[in-house]
Amino acid sequence: MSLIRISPDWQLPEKLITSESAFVNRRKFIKQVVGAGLAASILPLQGCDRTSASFHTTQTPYPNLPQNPNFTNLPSATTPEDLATRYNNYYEFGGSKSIWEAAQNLPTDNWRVEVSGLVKNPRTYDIDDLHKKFPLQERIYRFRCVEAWAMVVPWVGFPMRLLMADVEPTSAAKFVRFTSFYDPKITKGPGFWATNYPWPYTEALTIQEMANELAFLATGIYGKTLPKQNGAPLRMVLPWKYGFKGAKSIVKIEFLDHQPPTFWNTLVPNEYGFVANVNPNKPHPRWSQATERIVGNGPSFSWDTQPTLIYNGYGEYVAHLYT
Ligand SMILES: Nc1nc2c(c(=O)[nH]1)N[C@H]1C(S)=C(S)[C@@H](COP(=O)(O)O)O[C@H]1N2
Ligand SMILES: [Mo]
Repeated sequence: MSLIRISPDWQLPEKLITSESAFVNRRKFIKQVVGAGLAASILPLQGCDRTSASFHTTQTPYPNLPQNPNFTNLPSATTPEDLATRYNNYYEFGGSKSIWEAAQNLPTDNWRVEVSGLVKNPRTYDIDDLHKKFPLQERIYRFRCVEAWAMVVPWVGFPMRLLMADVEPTSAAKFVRFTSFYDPKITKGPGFWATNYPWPYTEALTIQEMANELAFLATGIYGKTLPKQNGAPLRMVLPWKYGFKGAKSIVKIEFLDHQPPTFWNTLVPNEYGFVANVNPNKPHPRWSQATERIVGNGPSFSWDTQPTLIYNGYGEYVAHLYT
């Protein structure tokens, strides 16, 4: 019996061949799982069934949501809600794209976000504070994962620069680290081979990137509060960067004087750079970034493709940050 199937990549469930986890998983899999003779019981976890169970939503609609007129008209159609909320990356809850059910274990009641470090006014906000303090708006953004798939998503939230103005970073602050919720009893990860991943999931930006008009903190999606699988109750959205830069379920935001290590950049530095701007001319070591697959119905090999745009089409807002 052969434990590792050799098949064309379009036969692999969810195109795991271009997954952020594939590189590390394959090595650890061979070392730990096959060695331990447990592969047969692990392999079925990679199966995919997006529609099998019913989903009791904890989402609340936002009434009278203003749309930001600068971010409404996009040439491509908005991704259907059931796709954007069923095809997810959230490694704390598993390594496949169908973790939306597992993510329902995320405890979002009485959520607090600590904002600290090199700031004049350190604060801890609850989600009500955020809603009261920062007026919510809807923005439709293009969304590009480093795995070469793309969506168009209507987010609800507020620009990060408003939160920055509220806490007033000192002149020593150069970087900002964002930390996701992590509790190994709840967030079981993509299997036991991921126990030595650098949890919790963290991401970071320069102060200039955080101050950019595009940098967004989302509390909602499709006119409602975020479902857990999309990073409830607060997640980062950075439309000119690859999706992994946008950490989900944020519990802490720290202003620092140095560039901190971050999750994917620590795990596989040559594949997931710190800056990670969408760039068709800079291939990932394992695949081209020249085109992207538009997340759609059915198997991923049948999705339409389109050319990748530099800065994901947002160069007029951000190109000056990188000259
Ligand atoms: N905490 C946390 N944040 C995360 C991830 C994750 O695994 N854990 N995955 C990232 C990646 S790779 C992508 S593409 C987006 C996916 O967001 P979505 O599921 O809402 O489409 O979330 C990002 N934020
Ligand atoms: Mo991603």
